[in-house]
Amino acid sequence: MPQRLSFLGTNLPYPEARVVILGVPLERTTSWRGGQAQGPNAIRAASDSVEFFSHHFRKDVRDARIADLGDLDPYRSVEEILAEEEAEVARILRDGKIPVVLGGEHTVVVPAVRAARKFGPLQVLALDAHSDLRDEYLGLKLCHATALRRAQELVDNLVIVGARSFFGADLEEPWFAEPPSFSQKLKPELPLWLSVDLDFLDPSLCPGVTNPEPGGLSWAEFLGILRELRRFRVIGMDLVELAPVWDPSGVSAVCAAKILIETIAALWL
Ligand SMILES: [Mn+2]
Repeated sequence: MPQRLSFLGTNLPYPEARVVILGVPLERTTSWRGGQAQGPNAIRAASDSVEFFSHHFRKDVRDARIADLGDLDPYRSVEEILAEEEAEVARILRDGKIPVVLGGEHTVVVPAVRAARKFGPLQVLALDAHSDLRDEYLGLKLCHATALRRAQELVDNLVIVGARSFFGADLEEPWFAEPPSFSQKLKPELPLWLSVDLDFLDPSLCPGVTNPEPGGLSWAEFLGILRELRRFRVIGMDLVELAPVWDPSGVSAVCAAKILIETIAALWL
């Protein structure tokens, strides 16, 4: 029987799943170089090369019962795509499951957070090289460069780790934290949405992103963040901005697949 591309080759039906992957290959408001539309399928293909077992967290991610819904149709208006994403994430949460949104550009965090916010107070932890805190960029209120500003307006707390690219005034914002101490800014009582822009990692490790920025986090620092996050109730995540065309080695897509495996093992098993 022919098999469609899916994360870790899963063909688990949605009703049986606990963790649900949804691809949103949105690539519309790119300011420099694109390539994020290829992100979700590159992560699925790269997941073939990695083990199901996380030795850091001693868990087999197959036990998380992962389903992969495939990608939303990107050949529509941005508004239609984001509205469908919001409805899908809300449905997954309402069914008591954990949504994992694969971008696409960072804009996809906004409908995901809007959906999650319907269920009560919420905080967001963003791993990102860029502050993404502009109010408007190139005339757009909703785009990759304003994504965390729009998310921040929706939630009760925001913490950004890994930021090293600022436009100036954003440096005064209270949202930024360093890897060792970030969890002190999170509120233990609030559910948490995790937004991972792959460019938080150092480009020597993960160059296949649209806006690489030197001086990023290491893999060990990422695992340390996951260990801290186990004290919080993380209800879903997005993983965005993989642009595999900029990394012929393919290691960036492997990093993305491995981020999902370690996150699932750390937080949802
Ligand atoms: Mn970024």
